[in-house]
Amino acid sequence: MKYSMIGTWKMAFDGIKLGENILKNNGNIKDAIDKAISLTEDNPSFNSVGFGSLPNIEGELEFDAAFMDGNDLSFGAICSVKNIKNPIKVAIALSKFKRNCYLSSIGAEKFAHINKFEFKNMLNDDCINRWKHEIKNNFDLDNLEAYDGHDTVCMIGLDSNKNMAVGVSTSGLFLKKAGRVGDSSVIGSGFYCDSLVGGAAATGVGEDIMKGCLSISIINRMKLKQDIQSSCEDAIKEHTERFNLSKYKAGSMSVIALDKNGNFGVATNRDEFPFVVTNEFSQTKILICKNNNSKMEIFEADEKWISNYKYD
Ligand code: SD4
Repeated sequence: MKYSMIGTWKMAFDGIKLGENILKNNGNIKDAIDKAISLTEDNPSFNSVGFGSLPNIEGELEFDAAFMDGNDLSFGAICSVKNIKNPIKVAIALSKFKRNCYLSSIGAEKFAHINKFEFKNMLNDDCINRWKHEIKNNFDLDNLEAYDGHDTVCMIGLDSNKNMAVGVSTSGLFLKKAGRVGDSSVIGSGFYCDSLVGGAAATGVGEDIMKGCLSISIINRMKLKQDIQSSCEDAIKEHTERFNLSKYKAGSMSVIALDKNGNFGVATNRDEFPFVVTNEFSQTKILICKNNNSKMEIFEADEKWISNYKYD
């Protein structure tokens, strides 16, 4: 395939559509991911990414984001940053550096300030009201779950020059403790990309994703020539089953992957996980991954599903 792109959740649709336009005109995957994820971050109607997303327990927004270039394995990542309009752009900028490419909170904000990235109050009335409503309830900090059906936006792509890259961006678990960092910015857990093999990324409960280093575990299966779909299914299934041997129940986890030829794989331990794909042969479309006893059924979202979907 000349080009291909995949993204998590229905909220990836507009961004992947933009990516499709860039890639079909022989654009670069880094540019496609930058523009596609920035578009998602800028849209206040997506509750878990960028502007107007999910506040922490103190009512503040703290973002994690990362970018990895599969050609030279360079990556940039930031965690626990506040008031940065497009965290993905800062992660991309950091990926130019061989050292000091993963920065946290004040250090990352200082880097963004010096390099003239845009700052903005990322809270809006909707997310403040969502926080005020939830904070009144009794909730268990030790058993936080991913927000109703959609959380991190992850995108992986292949361009017509065989470059591959992955980008991720999130406000993390709703009502997390201040300073809590999830899987999204952690290489090997939330994302991984090697243009000689493929890319993978994860969404869901970060603590549980990190315990299985899910993204690299998919890539390692693919390196051993396992096909991409069963690499995703086995990574999720084996890791979820490992939880069942302990006293903890696995939180929700979903993964996407793209191989060096542009084929995709996907798996979830939820009932259903929507995702978005485009490639040389298909316009951008929303697909559903349905978990049928750990075997994944994949089908296209119809009008009825799309109009009933309330989460984004
Ligand atoms: C995290 N995987 O921070 C991310 C995003 C998430 O609800 O779970 N959001 O754990």
